[in-house]
Amino acid sequence: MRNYYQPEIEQMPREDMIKLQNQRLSSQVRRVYKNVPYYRNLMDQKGVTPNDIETIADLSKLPFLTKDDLREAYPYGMLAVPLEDAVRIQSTSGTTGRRVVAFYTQHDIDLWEDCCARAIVAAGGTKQDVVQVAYGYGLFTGGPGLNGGSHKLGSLTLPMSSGFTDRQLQFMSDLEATILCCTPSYAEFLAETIEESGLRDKIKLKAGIFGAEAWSGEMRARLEKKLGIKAYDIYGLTEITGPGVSFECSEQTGMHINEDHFIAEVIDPNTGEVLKDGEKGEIVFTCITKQAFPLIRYRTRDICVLSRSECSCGRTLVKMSRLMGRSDDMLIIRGVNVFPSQIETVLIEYGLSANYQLVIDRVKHADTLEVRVELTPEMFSDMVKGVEGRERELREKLKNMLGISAKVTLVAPKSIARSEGKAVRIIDNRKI
Ligand code: DLL
Repeated sequence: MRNYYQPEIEQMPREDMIKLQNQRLSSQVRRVYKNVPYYRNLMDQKGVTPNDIETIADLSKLPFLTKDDLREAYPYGMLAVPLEDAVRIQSTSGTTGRRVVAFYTQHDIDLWEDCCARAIVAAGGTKQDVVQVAYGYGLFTGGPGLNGGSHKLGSLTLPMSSGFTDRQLQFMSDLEATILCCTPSYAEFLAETIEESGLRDKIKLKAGIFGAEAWSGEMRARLEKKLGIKAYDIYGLTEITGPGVSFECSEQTGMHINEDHFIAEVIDPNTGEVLKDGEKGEIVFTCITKQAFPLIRYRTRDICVLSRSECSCGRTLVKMSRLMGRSDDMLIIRGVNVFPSQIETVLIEYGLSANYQLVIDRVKHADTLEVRVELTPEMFSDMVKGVEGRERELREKLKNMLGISAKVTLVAPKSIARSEGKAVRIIDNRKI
């Protein structure tokens, strides 16, 4: 399939793309140096000035940014435009302590929507399609991003948001949706419900655009078979813009990065050294066109491989592989970014020990989280409060912190196996 939303960019000869990136990078670094004191300080500390950055070969001279920097600069410290020029915020699906707030000007939103429109077209989308957006709307970028891309393309957009499965399926069949955008786990749940309710003949889907969490080749095959579609991966993160940082094409062998907006590097997560194409490491992005929240050398913690081999779809944009994991301990549970350290904080604040295990599973295509934690000897002998009451209290506290519910199981002191090496805190039984 050779359809493009912006062919002049998507098929741009390599030398032209590099020229464009060089020019955009050097002016972006100047702008950020001038407008973002936080990043200016980092550059000063590293002894690098905007004059040192002329081409993408100079990129590695620049300091990295991490999620910790964003927390330190929260909320306005990374803003590169006057606040009155920002028109929108979005935020990570993460949790209270680690929330990242990203700002957008109207220009940023336009570019982001272009990126999502490119993804929809790469999945075979046209103006004639009916695009059902079943990612969450609101602070999460999934809904607004794909919604905007579908509008730009001129497709009929169904802004369903996630959940309300009966209504979802009613619209899907009555309005004959042809493209479904949601997380792969929700797509599996929808597929199963379609099968159970005998609606298969009424479903006219031809493609799915699935992302925001890890999924496997097996899961793709299952979804394609059950829904009778081609299933495409889409990647992105709030800090960089949202979905559409990269997207899959008809070849389905990795995701093309929108390099006219985001320069990608892969680094060794331990040393920060830049790796060669084809080597596995952490992907780092530099935003060269964004106005409000233009992160430079942002460490995503996502592990993948870059490839510049020719693609049968005709796009010249570099491809990143399916994600192979993370270089930190972030988990994605029901679409929400969860850090074990946050759970630990709640447990310790509640007076419990730090001997805990998180058991994650997938039941009927939805993730479940069980927090198993040891009572202290004092709590264990204090039978007044009762274990169930404590479990209930803790469940509430975790829900407030994480935004998702977890089962809490309090166990006797010293009953969780001790490890001789690293503690085994996470038991992820999901088969994806
Ligand atoms: O998940 C943006 C998004 C929405 C992407 C809809 C695709 C579709 P955050 O909530 O900030 O943003 O979470 C970003 O999710 O760093 C990855 O670890 C993970 N992630 C995103 N896309 C994929 C994918 C959105 N296709 C974090 N495969 C990222 C695996 C993904 N993991």
